[in-house]
Amino acid sequence: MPEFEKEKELAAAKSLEFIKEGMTIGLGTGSTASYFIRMLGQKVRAGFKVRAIPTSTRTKVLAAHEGIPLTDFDELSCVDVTIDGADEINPTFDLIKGGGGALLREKIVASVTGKLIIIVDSRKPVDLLGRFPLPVEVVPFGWQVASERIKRLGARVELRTQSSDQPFVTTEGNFILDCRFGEIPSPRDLSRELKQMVGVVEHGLFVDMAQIAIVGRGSQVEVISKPGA
Ligand code: A5P
Repeated sequence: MPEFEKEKELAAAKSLEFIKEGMTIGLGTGSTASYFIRMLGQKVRAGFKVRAIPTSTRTKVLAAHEGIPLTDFDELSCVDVTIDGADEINPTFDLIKGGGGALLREKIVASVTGKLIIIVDSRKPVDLLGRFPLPVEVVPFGWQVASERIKRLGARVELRTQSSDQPFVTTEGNFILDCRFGEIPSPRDLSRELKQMVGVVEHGLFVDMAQIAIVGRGSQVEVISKPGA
């Protein structure tokens, strides 16, 4: 198994220790979260009782396949713990998420979560966010307008595409703009600016949301609490 896969698996295994019987769990999206979902599935099949809310169709399919009981916002208003990956995490636990295109549901679930735990391999912690292009979810109508406005903030912007050059469409039917800002010294300010832009549904900056980071490093795993929390 490649080293980074091992690190993801170690981080996922450690995060299982935060899950207690009877909890409602937010299930993140991406390759690292998938390790966690498979491990949780094993426990559930052995009789461990939890319910879970998935953050994407992909995650829903995997969790159902693993036999994890699923719920939705008709039945719940808060989530005890969410385990999710990230594309980047800085020392104050601001995140870039959405590399997999699920940032909107991920942020909705994170916003009602008591404890958001981020599981990552050793490539994800950074001093400053921004090497990874920031995904911004926009409505398809007039996406070019949002794109131009984001360019004026100093980013290089690309409409995310899938095979045959068609725009990638999110579960909510929107498009994703991948925005290269370079270094993002103040994620909070950029978050505010993007949020007030017409046509922008959500963006992948998660500010003040995560409480715990679990980082796989080689054969070790580090559990770090948000500084000052
Ligand atoms: C999904 O939309 C993302 O937010 C993922 O959590 C993020 O891209 C991390 O994915 P990996 O665990 O596959 O690196």
